[in-house]
Amino acid sequence: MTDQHTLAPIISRPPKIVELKQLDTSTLNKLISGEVLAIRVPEFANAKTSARLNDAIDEAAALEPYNHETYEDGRVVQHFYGVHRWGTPFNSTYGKAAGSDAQHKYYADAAHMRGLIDSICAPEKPPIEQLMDCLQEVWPTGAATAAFQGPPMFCGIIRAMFPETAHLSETVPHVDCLPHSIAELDHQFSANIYLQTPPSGGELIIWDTEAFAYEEVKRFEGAQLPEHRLQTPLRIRPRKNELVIINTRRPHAICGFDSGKRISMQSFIGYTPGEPFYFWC
Ligand SMILES: O=C(O)CCC(=O)C(=O)O
Ligand SMILES: [Fe+2]
Repeated sequence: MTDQHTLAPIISRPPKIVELKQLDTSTLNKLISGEVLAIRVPEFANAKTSARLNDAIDEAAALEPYNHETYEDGRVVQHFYGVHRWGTPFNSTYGKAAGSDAQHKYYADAAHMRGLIDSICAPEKPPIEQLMDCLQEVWPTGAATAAFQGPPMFCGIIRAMFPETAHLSETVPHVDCLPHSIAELDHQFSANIYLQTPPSGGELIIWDTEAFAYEEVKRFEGAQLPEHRLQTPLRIRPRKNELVIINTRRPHAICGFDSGKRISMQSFIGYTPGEPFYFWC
């Protein structure tokens, strides 16, 4: 018998984290089917645009805590995991009545931030709009700003992490899932375009497990996800100006770091067959 027969066959599995020069339809289909866990597009953001955004964030941005919601006893509970934000996220309206101050503030801030970010990036488009333009080209049903409640939503919040509190996210894997009362989506993805990355650390970890359904997410009272769904972590060390798209109903977490900053422009992306990719944050 030759060596060849005694060796176990080498099975080459397709990569679960795919790096592309530009987005394409077939890889987006694999992200939707779950075959691919993350798409990376290095050098996605125009370097001048991200420099303009970074200057504005350093000089002018009023950063606030970006809380993450969980559902406990049917109530929405907000947790701080070390992420700050510039702009108002849609989850600030969760658990608040229609017509509440929180809802008015969300839509007013969305309009304000849209104008402000556009003027900072001009003459270029903001990186999130650049992504919508790409999807418009490569995806049959295109991409659109979500308007789940009527008015256009915000796309492209600025998320900022600093060494002092970044570690808070590391030990708490989370999932992001829009309540069904707002829209029934088949999948929820997020796009992060990194404007600043720390010299070391700050990895995005995504667990290789089935994406959670909304009903399951609601059932996890508090912040703990079941341990058996947290067995196979895959690590992504984001690079400056890189775009990373993941399914946010899979558990994910962000590692701490000791120096520098970790800043991204982010949007959620909703998917329902036959409809455009809907952007909101
Ligand atoms: O900052 C990151 O790398 C991931 C952010 C995140 O949790 C998300 O986009 O849902
Ligand atoms: Fe997330």
